[in-house]
Amino acid sequence: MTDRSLDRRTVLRATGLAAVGGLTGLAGCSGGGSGGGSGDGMETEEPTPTPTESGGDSGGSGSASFDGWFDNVDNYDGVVDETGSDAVTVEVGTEANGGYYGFGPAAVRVSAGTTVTWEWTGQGASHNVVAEDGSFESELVAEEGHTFTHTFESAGTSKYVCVPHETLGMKGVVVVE
Ligand SMILES: [Cu+2]
Repeated sequence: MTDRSLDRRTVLRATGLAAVGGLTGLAGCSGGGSGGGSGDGMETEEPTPTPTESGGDSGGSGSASFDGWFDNVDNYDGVVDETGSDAVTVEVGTEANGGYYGFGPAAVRVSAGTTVTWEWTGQGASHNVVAEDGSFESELVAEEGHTFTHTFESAGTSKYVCVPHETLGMKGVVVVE
């Protein structure tokens, strides 16, 4: 008899957990679907970038917006899934952020062990690729066709910037899984 009531309680608890998990899952996979506006450079008429006021997403995972990392990055359009690809290339000097001050794509997801190649477009003056945690750093160059590579061995999220244009929004992320 006691067995039966225990069973019921277990079932109830499991159902509750499943419901919570379902909600979290839904929230996690929103955003990034409606792109298409890559080329409109006319809209950038905001000279004063407001200081990032983060701290909004309490309780959430925060990974969707990378804790505000992309708040001032106008070419962030979700994480481009390149898992399984052997060769992943990111442009340095993509048209974005009021000039050629973007990484293209700004955020990419790769499998562990993948070598990512950054390739300079030659636009927007000198750029570099510098990891926030210091794990990789390229030279500062302007030359078209210049490349820099880094192999991402373990799972995690690497944020990086172009140092001269970080304040303009030249920032990126590599998600490794
Ligand atoms: Cu730059």
